[in-house]
Amino acid sequence: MSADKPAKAVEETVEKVVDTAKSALQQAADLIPGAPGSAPPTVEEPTEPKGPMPPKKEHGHPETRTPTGAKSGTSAKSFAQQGAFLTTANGARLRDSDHSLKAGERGPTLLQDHHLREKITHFDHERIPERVVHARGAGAHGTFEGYGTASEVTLAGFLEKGKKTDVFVRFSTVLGNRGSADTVRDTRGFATKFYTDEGTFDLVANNIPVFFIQDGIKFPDVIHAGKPHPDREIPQAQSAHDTFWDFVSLHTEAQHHTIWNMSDRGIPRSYRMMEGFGVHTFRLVNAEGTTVLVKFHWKPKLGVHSLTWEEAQMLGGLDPDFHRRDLYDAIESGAFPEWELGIQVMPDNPEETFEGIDLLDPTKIVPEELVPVQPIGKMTLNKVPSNFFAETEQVAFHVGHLPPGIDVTNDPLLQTRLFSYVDTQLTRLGGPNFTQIPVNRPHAPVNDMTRDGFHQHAEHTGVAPYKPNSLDGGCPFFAGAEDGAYLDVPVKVAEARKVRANPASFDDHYSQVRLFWASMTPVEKEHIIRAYTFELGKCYEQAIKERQLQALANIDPVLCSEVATGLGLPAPEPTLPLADVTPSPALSQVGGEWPPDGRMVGIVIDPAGDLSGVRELREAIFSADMVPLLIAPHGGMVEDLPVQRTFSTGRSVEYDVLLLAGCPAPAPDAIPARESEAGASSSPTVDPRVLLLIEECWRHAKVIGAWGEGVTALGQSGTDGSVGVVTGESAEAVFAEVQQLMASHRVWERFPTTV
Ligand code: HDE
Repeated sequence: MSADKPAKAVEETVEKVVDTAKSALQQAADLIPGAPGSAPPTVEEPTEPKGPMPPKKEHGHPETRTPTGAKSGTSAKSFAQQGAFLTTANGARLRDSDHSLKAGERGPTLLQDHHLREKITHFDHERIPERVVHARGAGAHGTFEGYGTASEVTLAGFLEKGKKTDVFVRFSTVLGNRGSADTVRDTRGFATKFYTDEGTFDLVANNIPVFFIQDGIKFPDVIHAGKPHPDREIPQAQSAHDTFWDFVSLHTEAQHHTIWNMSDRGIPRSYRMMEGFGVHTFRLVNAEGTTVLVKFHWKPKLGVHSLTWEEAQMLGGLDPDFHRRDLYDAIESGAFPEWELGIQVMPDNPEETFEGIDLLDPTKIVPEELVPVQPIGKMTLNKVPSNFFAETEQVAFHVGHLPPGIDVTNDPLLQTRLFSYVDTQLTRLGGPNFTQIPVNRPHAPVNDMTRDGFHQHAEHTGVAPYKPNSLDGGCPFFAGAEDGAYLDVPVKVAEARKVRANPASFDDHYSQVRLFWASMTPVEKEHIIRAYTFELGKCYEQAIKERQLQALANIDPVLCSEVATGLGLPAPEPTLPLADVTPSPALSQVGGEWPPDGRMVGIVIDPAGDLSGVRELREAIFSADMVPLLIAPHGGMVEDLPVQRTFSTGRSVEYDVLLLAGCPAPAPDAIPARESEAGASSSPTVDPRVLLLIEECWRHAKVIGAWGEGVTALGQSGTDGSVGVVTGESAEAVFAEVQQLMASHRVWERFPTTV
């Protein structure tokens, strides 16, 4: 029998299964994002052979390029599994993979069992070293479109008006292991790979615009201090421990980055709601060779928003994958995350300073009020990786991947990074050919003279991988400026001695920390005080707490005394004069209004109550680009309404806003004693978990809305009549008011402040 015949029959069956699956899937996806497979499974184990399942609708993949950057013309499917039958890695079909080949049923197992050895050996080597920092991450594919507004300052083609470039972004936390929780207090990585047709550009950024250290030689020090203690390997993924505070209190240039981490920026609500910063100053060059100094900024369309500290902690247990789930669900639901790329442009001058700010010092920002951020393009993330390992884990960024028109500066932190990123991939990705891994393949022709090495995928031709040569006709040739060659800007290097020292301007460790503090609103200051108090309170050593209090005294006496009170220690006097600063309102997250796209709206329903209004409400929420999640006492359906969360599976932290469409009585599985242990009041008329939902949402300053019987539930919780709690006659009227309040992210007035 020919091998294609069964394959054809199988293919037809697969198509049928897939078609039915697709429509069922569409229905399921319409109800709630996150269905695990491409099609709903059957209860019985399937018996018909069929080919690999198709990708889900939200799945994307790297464009199919050859290892040397050419369009391969093959479909992404050709990279996935082939055929309907289980095979060895060499394609031989297998009858059985459940039993090893043995000398009789009772063994022993035979060494000749190639399939057994191949299966186990491959499994034994499935793991690669996780990233030494930024190990925990989530990626997405998307597109960048240039506005053309940077054309005067750079010749980078991908920034030209209307030019579209594929991108892959990886968001991350810095300190935790690959399996750590998403919502820990930490800096977030925001690394973007632009596959430009002039070579790949990697903008390897963070959500905080400054860094702990001014010179890359100290990177192992700050990371060793932040990572878990080397003896017990605790605590995981956090800075609330002695070694971190020992380091930052001794090494005071770290104080600026530290206050950002202690602020709400350290606990983002979502990757979609974070700014990104290139941190270092870069040098742009235009076609005439004129240069400017710039800082890169990503500005999220949805604004910059954070979790509350309690939400972050609860999510660490209730949903440690909160940020990656949020990113993937938003993309699947069509609420594509968007950012504008912007630049602050400063004149290039021999001192590399602007208004007294040393532009080579990565512990300093340039306030946006001094130099506004000019938008130069827009990025939209619209696809989730089809395979986490192949794409998110194997993507390899490098700050030295630059297209013509963008160059580095002498920032000593950036200079070390230029070495580190290739070096780390050699171990992590097992050799020097990591740019040939599909997600890393450039979208520009590659003609280098590197050869061989582990995992070489290119099949180089010619005999002369050296220059000059005549045997390969002199190939490859050098490109001139007219051929789009990369230009190392011929910046003048000042005459100097070889030293291990910083410029004197790097010695100012406090003025911008004070600027940040002074730019916060009272509620943000309150959060910062609590964060320092919590973190230092978790340290054992009194000397370290006292030393950090001294640093706080040099930032601000109020900050210092509030934290000292919490620690039960005296507040020291400043040892340095306090800088006179002009606040930068751009640093605050409070006060603006933003679109609520992709927000989660929890709706409590009572199956025995009046459901009128809920159907129209769901439609209205979808039309407002938000996701409604119905919360009911049991799963399945309530009449024709799909239930997405039950009282036992849902928790307040996953909703941005709570609506009460009914007043459900305690369900049979409600255990009042347990729920009140969790903080809920108990009532004979309302399910205790609903009261817990209301109380937590209220405490986390979320908008709450109720109508009809829902108002009774509110009354039981004692939150009715308070600020940000909306009641009304109909779902429609309440939702309209709720939407307006949501634009400010939280009901800020609900947070009491003392400063
Ligand atoms: Fe990194 N950093 N870094 N870093 N960094 C890495 O490279 C390093 C720094 C940043 O999602 C590593 O591929 C040194 C600043 C992000 O794959 C490593 C120094 C900023 C990511 C490395 C810095 C960053 C990394 C580990 C001081 C913000 C994740 C794995 C000189 C502008 C990229 C890897 C991803 C990853 C070194 C400082 C951002 C070891 C030596 C400043 C977002 O090469």
